Amino acid sequence: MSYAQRVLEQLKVRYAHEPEYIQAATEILTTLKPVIDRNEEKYEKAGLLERFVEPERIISFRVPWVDDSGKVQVNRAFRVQYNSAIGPYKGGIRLHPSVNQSILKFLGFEQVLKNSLTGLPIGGGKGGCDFDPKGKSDNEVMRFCQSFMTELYRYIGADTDVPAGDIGTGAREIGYMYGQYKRLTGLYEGVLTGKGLTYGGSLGRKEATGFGLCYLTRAMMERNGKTVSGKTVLVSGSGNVAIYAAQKITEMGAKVVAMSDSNGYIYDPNGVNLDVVKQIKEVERGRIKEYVSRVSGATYTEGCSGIWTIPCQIALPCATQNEINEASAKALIAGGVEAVGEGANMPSTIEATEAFQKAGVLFAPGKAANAGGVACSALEMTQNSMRLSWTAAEVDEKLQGIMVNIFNKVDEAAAEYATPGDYVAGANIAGFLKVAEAMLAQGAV
Ligand code: NDP
Ligand code: 2IT
Repeated sequence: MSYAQRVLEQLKVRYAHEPEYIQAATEILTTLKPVIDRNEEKYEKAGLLERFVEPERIISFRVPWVDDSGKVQVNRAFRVQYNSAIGPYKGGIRLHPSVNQSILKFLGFEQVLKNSLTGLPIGGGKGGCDFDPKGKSDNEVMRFCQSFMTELYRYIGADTDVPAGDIGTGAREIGYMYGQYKRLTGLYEGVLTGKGLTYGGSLGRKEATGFGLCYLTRAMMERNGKTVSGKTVLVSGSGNVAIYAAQKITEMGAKVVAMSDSNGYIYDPNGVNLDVVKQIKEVERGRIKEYVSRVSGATYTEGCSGIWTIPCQIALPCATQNEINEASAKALIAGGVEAVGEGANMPSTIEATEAFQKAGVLFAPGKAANAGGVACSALEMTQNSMRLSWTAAEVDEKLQGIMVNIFNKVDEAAAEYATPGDYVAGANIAGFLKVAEAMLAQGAV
């Protein structure tokens, strides 16, 4: 058995109770095999893979907070500081009732490779809590965020670990967390990204993940002789990534006909009206089904997976992990899908990914396709360190350059080490090589 396979088999036994982490590790180690085989002796002697798969540190803590009725509630929180070989830990904070150590380890592992792909000096980390911001008052969210930061502040800093948003964590939550960090430490520093524009945030960060997804998807399609313009698009989710992906792909001349949330999806054959979606989701914090009472000709269907049965040429899953299983992938293929760009992290199961690749569908994995968010976060860190702000146009130009560069690296790595057009392998390999070299150079740490 090869070194890569042995390490994976050990992980499957040791972490059998962590399915999302094992899923990510299986995909990563399987696709890295050709590179690891070429360097097996050197890597094994250095214990490189055993170190690479294991987070440097996981901090876990309880978060007590007082709800509006005066009762003390307690949630469980984590920060996974995965790998700091190429820069300070960097990655978002997820607030969702499903959060557990397995999910944050899978997200942290993906983040290590994603951050490497950006070409910027950021290591990988992820954090989160099983707190559900839905249905909570602003004051409850504030008290939660303050309590969360009262523990987390000891472990983070502008040069050590820089959290940001993810599911359930947006500008409101980052603001409350930043205020508490500043109060506890007295430091006005770029310790979080996705900050508001009045206190150190970067223009373009809110849009960056969705816009970046479209820049990379367009680069992938054009390289393969296809265009975005004129295509029908499905976007799952209706949160931060989904909204700005839908906006940019529409600007590129495509038509978004469906969006969703965790309850169901809307279908609008005339093209989704994003002003209405933004009003419902960003301003009112409402549900996507309210769209149909405001826009005529649109329909709403309960349940999330039905969205993938709508015929389309481009699918942009932007909600959550494993939202596309093999059956949904087959439905998309039957409906004529040409390209899938993953805005979410690991939205396709391994079986779904294989189905797309087998059918010749262009497939951009999340760690490449959604890297624009964290790349723009790194640009926010740079602006904070320089104590200046770039214009929206400057940030967008840099973002476009970064996304095209990521696609090129992924495309070249796929051709050199795996199969041309296998962007899953290409992304894992290109991301890994930089981290591996930095780890080897720094010795057994
Ligand atoms: P938001 O919280 O803004 O939006 C999440 C959206 O996905 C909502 O529409 C939500 O519906 C839906 N969703 C969440 N969980 C589930 C679930 N279990 N089942 C079905 N639908 C679900 O999060 P983001 O837009 O920031 O994140 C979306 C994805 O993109 C995540 O995978 C995240 O890790 C990834 N990502 C985010 C980046 C960022 O910068 N924000 C950067 C890179 C990747 P509902 O409202 O009903 O919960
Ligand atoms: O998954 C991700 O890349 C994010 N949630 C964004 C991380 C960041 O630090 O901006």
